[in-house]
Amino acid sequence: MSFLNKIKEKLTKTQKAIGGSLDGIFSGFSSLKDDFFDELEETLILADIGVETSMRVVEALRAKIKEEKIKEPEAAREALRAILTEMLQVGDTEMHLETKPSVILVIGVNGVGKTTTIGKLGAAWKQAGKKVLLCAADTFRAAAADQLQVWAERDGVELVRQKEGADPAAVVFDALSAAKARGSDLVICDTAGRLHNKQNLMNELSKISHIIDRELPDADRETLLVLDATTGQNGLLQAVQFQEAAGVTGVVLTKLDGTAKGGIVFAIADTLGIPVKYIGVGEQVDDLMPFDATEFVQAMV
Ligand SMILES: Nc1nc2c(ncn2[C@@H]2O[C@H](COP(=O)(O)OP(=O)(O)OP(=O)(O)O)[C@@H](O)[C@H]2O)c(=O)[nH]1
Ligand SMILES: [Mg+2]
Repeated sequence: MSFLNKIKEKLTKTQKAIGGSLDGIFSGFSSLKDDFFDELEETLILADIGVETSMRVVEALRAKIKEEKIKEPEAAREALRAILTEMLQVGDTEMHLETKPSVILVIGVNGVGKTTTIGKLGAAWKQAGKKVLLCAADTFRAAAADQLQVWAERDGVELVRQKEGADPAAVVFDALSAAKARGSDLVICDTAGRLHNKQNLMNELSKISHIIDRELPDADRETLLVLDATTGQNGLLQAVQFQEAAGVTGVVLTKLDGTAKGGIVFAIADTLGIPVKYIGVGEQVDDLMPFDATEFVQAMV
């Protein structure tokens, strides 16, 4: 299934929230007056695009309409598409995993979908021809490594784990050594979303990040921050701390199926300046999609 069709099928709620309302606005106005822009702004805010980002979008649209002398609401829709697409083109939207081994470090608060995302990533990169090794560096909960092991078996990829309560950085060290010894192409590290307190968690992530830099100084590394789309704007507040602790090269936005809050994609790009690299659209192994800004906007607007 093409990205566009799958997006349309999986993101019906967000599509309705954004696209449905926009249809009404664009067709219901005979000219581009102030109330057109007011209603547009309201629609964007309701779709969780965020107040500031929505205001910026509407301002940009006003300017573009004036500059290009747009008279018709339908032409304004095209202009809106262009603005929203451009807004999503921040940072480096590609995944860079050329070195052998390379590393994906997956971070985020508890319950956002880190382990599930890793299960999906393992399958996808294996299918792309890479020898994948999963690293269970969430040693905080007993069940965490078990959950990752289930994914490793399902994906048919390797796993490095230790006993509950082990030092997470030591598990990462182990996994990197194993990857070097066994000729793995890609190590994907799971991490805890919660420790005894937040500072603990951030210190732990810094330590893990450090170990990767030290052990594989020249390796390609992607640090993916997983955010749960259903938590909307709250997710944005978490990002800053994770960014400081481990650096973030991209966001994975999960649970976009079943929420009308998909507009958060725009807020992430606009306020964090971090590209969304994947979206999670369900619990199955193939419910992870590399993010395509142009098609996403086309499906939504
Ligand atoms: N609908 C839907 N559910 C998802 C998605 N991604 C993850 N989930 C579900 O969200 C729940 C939590 O996922 P986990 O992968 O365990 O989350 P985690 O971040 O590893 O959680 P902790 O290990 O507790 O920090 C599970 O029930 C997943 O099946 C998604 O894209 N869509
Ligand atoms: Mg987990």
